[in-house]
Amino acid sequence: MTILRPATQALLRRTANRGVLTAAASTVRSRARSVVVSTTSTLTPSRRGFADAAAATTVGNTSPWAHFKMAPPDPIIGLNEAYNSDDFPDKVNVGVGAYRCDQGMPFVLPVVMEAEKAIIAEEMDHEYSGIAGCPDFVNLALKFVYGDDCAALQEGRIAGVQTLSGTGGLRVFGETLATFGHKHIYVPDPTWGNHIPIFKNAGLEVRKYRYYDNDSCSLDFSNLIDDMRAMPEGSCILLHACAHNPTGMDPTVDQWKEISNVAMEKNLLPFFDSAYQGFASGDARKDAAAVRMFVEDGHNIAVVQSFSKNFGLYGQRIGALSVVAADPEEAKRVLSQLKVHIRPSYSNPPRHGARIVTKILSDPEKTNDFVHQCMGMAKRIDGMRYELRQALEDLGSGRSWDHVTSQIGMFAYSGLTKDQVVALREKHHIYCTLDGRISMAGVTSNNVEYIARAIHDVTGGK
Ligand code: PLA
Repeated sequence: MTILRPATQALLRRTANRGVLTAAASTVRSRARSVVVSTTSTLTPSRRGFADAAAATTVGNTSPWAHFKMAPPDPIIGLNEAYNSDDFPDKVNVGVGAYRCDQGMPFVLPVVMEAEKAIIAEEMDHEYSGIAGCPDFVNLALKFVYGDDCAALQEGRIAGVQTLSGTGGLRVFGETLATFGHKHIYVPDPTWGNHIPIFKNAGLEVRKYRYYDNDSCSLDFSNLIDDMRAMPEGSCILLHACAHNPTGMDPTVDQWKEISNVAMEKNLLPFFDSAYQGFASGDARKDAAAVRMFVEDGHNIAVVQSFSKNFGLYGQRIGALSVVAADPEEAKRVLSQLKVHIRPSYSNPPRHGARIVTKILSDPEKTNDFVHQCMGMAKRIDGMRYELRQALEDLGSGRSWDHVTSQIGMFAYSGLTKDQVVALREKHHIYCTLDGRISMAGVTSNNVEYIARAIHDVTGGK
């Protein structure tokens, strides 16, 4: 039997006397509602706001969630749901950036399978990680992006933590920035759609800098530099380390140098999102060039790494966040603050993905295998770029499709309009994001012709 506090009993008696409640008033749910309706004046302003909203919307309803509106599906991950419920046999999913082999199937890197077998054989326990994750993994992840010979790393002035993949690292760093006085962050226009809600939810105003020229399908470099010069001193600027999502357009080495110089002049804080290390040039080591250049130039950068795409560990949620500090003592203080954000958020990160990456990157032979297998994925995607462009040209398209092959990484920023994307979906069962981004990782020898014909159709061949 539920024992009610005397105050609650009195409340129930009063309401029951007014004939509002029946005998069911003794249930826990009714008790909760009585309290919400009747005690607003004793609550703090914010609690009262909640109580009022809840009272206004739930009295007379049976569910406390009755006032929840249906949220729109996620613009990227939501496409999977639409794709899955489509029963057209030749449907194509080129929405989410998840690598598929040429048979259209998810791909587990052989070196990852080997590492997993070794892990199982070792019969490891499932104790908690530390708040900052697995130290061996973090050390190897930092070497992977900064390079073994990085002076800042050798001097012990890089603070690193394991994160819930790239997304988790972006959120932790966004929150840390907001806590330490940053009011805004600059992101490229366009950028990965999720950057915007991640940083908004972290408490930052999200501002954009120009990045891409839609007319020429190329980097809008002079406007990028102009926008950087106009940023308030000390602002944090998010840069895609390589294989920019969604445009597939990266600055050249010389352009990176200029970005680095302007960032230095304006005392900006460069923050790299490295989600595709290995998918730009095909060589994971080369793809860290911009990050390494900025550290050599003396910037105290921050970097978020994702191991989703390059290691194919999407669902294992494995990533890292690191911050280059002025000296080892400062790095320790930064690390302590990152942990302060992690602990109340998810306490500590999962172990399995960290173990896999550690097994691979701690073994030179396995690392070599990884580099080659990652290169294999990048090469297959590159091959599909040429096939798609060729197929469109063979159909006699009046539009230039050069950008499909000049862009790099996982995505083709096709230039299709929203209406054309909708037509692709409704008429041809091809799913890509509304901005016209096509995940080339989902294009295969079997569907490339079909995709080209569909694009030719929705563009009217022009
Ligand atoms: N940063 C960028 C630039 C990304 O494109 C993605 C993933 C992430 C971070 C985060 O990935 P992670 O949390 O798995 O490490 N972008 C995907 C998937 C591949 C997604 O939207 O979640 C995309 O299709 O754009």
